[in-house]
Amino acid sequence: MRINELLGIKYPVFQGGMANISDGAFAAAISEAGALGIIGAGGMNAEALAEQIKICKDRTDKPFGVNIMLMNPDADRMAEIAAGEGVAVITTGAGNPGKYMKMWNDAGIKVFPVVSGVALARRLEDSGAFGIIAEGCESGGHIGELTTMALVPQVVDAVKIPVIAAGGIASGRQMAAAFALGACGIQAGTMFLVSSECPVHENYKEAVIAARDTGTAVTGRSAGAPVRVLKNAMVREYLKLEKEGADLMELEKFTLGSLRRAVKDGDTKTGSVMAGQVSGMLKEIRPAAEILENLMKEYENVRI
Ligand code: TUI
Repeated sequence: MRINELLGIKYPVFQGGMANISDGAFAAAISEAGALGIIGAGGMNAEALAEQIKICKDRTDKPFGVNIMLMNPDADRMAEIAAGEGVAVITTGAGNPGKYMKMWNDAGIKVFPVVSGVALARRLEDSGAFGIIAEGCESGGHIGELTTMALVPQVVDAVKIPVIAAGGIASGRQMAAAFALGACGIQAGTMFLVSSECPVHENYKEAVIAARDTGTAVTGRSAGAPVRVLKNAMVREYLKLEKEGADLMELEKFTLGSLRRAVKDGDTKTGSVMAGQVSGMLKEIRPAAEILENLMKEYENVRI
């Protein structure tokens, strides 16, 4: 069974809960367009999250989700707020949400942790996850080691709950490939970055559209926090210093606040423009409904 049937939504598509980007109005617009909109709590505190959930509820009666980024220092309070607000879905990223699972399940929320490997997927199935989002390293932002092609079938074989594929998916062909790997839905972030409704600075969207296939790089491997971003002057300097063995404090100077600088100020030269490897295939800014209609049309015409 496809995930849209299980959740009562039109398309089997989750919008990745992008930190500092996916606010309540955006998530509502995506849910209205037929996918599952997800508020990215990553760059927020608990009060901001409560406010964005209210905005989302005011704008849509359709199900939506909240992504709790587990490295956020306010994650405990945000976990409680999401539980209290009774959102339909919670996704998590960048860590193990085990300690929140009982609270969320008791609140009747369907929890889909994002994992980048099989071991955590198994553990979270045992802790009561409704489904698993298996995210390959084609994704933008914080990533694991494995590609979507290698990761998804291994997670599908390891668990009995539904698996959503994420990373490297922005077309009907890629969605068909994800289903062939055993996924019952997809999650896309980069594809929605270039939607008309996405509240990132126009420069950010234009940078994604201008990117070529090899336009992304991974910073932070030496620090143990790999993050995929579009190549720019800051990234080239960062990678040079990283290769020369710069210490973490020195590298930190480049990353502190750099995502916000790109998202809010449109500084795509020294800001951190998180985006996935599919950037090279995104060519225009379109309304989310049109993006989704095209995705489904292409998917239905795939012959394998
Ligand atoms: O979380 C993401 N992507 C993100 S979060 C983010 S905000 C940020 N900003 C600056 C620096 C770093 C992050 C931007 N993009 N995706 C989900 C994801 N989760 N990918 C990989 C993982 C993951 C990694 C390790 C999940 C679990 C995990 O397990 C660790 C453990 O405890 O077993």
